[in-house]
Amino acid sequence: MDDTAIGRARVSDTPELKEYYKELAALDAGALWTVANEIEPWYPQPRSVPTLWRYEELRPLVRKALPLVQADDAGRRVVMLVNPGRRELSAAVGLLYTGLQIMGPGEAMTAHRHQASALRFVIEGTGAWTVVDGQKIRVGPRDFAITPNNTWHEHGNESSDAPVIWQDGLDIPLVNALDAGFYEVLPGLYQPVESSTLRYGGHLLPYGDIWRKPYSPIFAYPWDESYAALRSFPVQSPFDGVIMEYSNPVTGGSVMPTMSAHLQLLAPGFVSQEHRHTGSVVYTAALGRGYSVVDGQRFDWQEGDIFCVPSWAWHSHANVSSEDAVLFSFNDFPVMRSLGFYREEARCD
Ligand code: 1HN
Repeated sequence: MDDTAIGRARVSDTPELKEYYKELAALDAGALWTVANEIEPWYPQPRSVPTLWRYEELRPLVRKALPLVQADDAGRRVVMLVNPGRRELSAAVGLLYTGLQIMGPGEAMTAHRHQASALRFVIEGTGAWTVVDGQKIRVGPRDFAITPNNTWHEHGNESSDAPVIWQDGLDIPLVNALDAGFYEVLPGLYQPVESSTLRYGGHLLPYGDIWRKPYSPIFAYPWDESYAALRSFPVQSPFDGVIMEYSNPVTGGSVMPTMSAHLQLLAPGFVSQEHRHTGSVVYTAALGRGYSVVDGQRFDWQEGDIFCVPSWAWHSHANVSSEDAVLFSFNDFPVMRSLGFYREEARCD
């Protein structure tokens, strides 16, 4: 990985070249060899840095927003998690956005839709609901739900006493990097609710129905079922413990075309091997405590903590406690895979 080797750009500046570069710049042009090594690195060079956001520290500030802004004035009342290397994109890692949204008891928000896809993972509180294209979905702690791109959505909290805090995950930085963003407010502001039971909620395909949309017809994945599935499965990955992908039952693939999500159980005493892959991942400690090592940096996490793994960063996970530890995560692997960019490597030394 030597930039002075033949095959890499290795032209030294001279007074004539500097003059020449100025002439090119005046025409909005440039010499490729001045930037070639930077724009074609030997391997991915993410600007994102491994980061841990502690729930204990963020929670008081998220709650502070409740009386400070009306949810509908803010659009959504969300504290976003900003990677120090991605501030200009409002990204948590790579081209993924995440934030903590708080909804007060009895609160209901207006509907909108956008090109970005969204997912939710409930951190605390009961009584949260979201209406996605007319279907009302109720979610409780550790439940996972999706709001695929261009679906109308509005949310609320029907509990009488406590706020709900859920984590939003969106692909907005990706959509913006591709200059493909659109946003609409629903005329009339609120969706008529077609059904308070989910059409495909029991994983049953209604008679005469063919699902043709590019995302999962199962909009919500309740924690109890997911955790029970993890606990009953005997095979574990050396890198991730018992890991399962929330899937679209129509395709067997990811829940949405741009983002996928996983749930993984690290059994007591489990210490994973290290691996790395292209694609960015945002992890949330759903249950228990443990630690992850990302690019040599150790992050000790407990419930509600969120951390990220930038593309191609070595990482491993461990649970040295005597209780189960579960990580929820979402990623951009479907984008990587569909473009042929996915690569993975195990550390063997
Ligand atoms: C959005 O629509 C929601 O609907 C949350 O709850 C966070 C962040 C950026 C853009 C749109 C929501 C968002 C968002």
